[in-house]
Amino acid sequence: MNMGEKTRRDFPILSRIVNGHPLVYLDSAASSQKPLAVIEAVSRYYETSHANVHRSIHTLGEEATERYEAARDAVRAFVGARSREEIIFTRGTTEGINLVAQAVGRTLKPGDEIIVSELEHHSNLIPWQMACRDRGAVLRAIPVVGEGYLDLDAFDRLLSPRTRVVAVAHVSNVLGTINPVTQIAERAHRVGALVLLDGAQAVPHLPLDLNALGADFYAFSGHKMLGPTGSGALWARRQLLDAMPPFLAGGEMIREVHLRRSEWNEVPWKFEAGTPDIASSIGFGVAADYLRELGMDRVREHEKELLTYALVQLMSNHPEIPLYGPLDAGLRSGVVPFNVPGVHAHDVAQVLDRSGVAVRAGHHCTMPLHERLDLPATVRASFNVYTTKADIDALISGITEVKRLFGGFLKAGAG
Ligand code: ALA
Repeated sequence: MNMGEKTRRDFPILSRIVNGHPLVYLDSAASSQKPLAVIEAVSRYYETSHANVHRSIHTLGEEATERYEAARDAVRAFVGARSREEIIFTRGTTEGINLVAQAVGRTLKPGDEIIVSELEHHSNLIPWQMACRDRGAVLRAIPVVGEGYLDLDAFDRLLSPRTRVVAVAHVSNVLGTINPVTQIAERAHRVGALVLLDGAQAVPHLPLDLNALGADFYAFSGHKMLGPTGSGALWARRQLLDAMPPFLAGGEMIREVHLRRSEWNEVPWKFEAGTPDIASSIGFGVAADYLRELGMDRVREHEKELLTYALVQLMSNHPEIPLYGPLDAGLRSGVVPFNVPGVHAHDVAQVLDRSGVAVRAGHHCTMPLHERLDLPATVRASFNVYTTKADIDALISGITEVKRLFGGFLKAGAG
């Protein structure tokens, strides 16, 4: 039995019937499903230990704090960070990137430059657009070439002593491209720029050693890696976090408050103002342990096998369907964007849903990439640890049904 068949038993939602068919969940890049261990940890916390953290010396307050901080240790271990102080809990990747863009943004001067890429998710684009607009800085973008790679020669030409930040996705949420982030970080550091990586689509799928990547900031989400929504983390080098101003202000992020001045707390709490999402962070820690136990090398192998299977099945059963993204599974994660010629992506997704197959359709929060590819929208199937070849077979049959349903219209249109 392979990984998908074994692990899917841990995910209660996968036994659901949707529109009269067993659920085939191929939308994990938008949000992953949750194993029972995560669901139970969250409800156990509420049933037995809920109280606010870092505030109360009563038993529940101490238990809640202990569990919340233990989750930080689990996430630290999962991504290979050196110290727990380098892990800031956030509500997700978007919040982590905004935190950095606001802090670094305040130090930008007119004429400074930020480099992103054409394949960024809006979350790693708009915060930088706003920072540039506020400070008179300039936003530049690494072009996407070929099957969906970043043009590193063009990147070299964009780099200059004016470059302050290079912010790119580790893995594209649409094309699945695994970007050469270590090389990107090395080149950016040569001109003295800081490097932020959007790890939302990488952490759930690749073995990761954050220290070896060479980035300065790394933002990721819990809900895409089997954890609850409202959980995520920002990793950053300790010296940077110590030097950065807080993002949100309020309780917990302070050491001392007077009417006219305050002193900030130590990291990581300096960046965790207000009552955090305690339950979700606890679930996030359990998800990290679950994946660690599965072994991320095995997860990667499983997803590579599924990706190859999906590409081969699509090409042989539906050769007219345009596929996007690298064809080499070694350079790509388990994300398959496609279009059915003559049928809008939303219609494809709707017909697939009638057979219980869940995919995402649209621009996937990457309008500039879709402009670059000259496509209004794509359909995207995406995998996770619980995905099986049978799920992909259901997708292939679902596409046959889309073609059958729309075939008549298309022929009539052509005639
Ligand atoms: N970032 C998520 C996606 O790609 C929502 O679908």
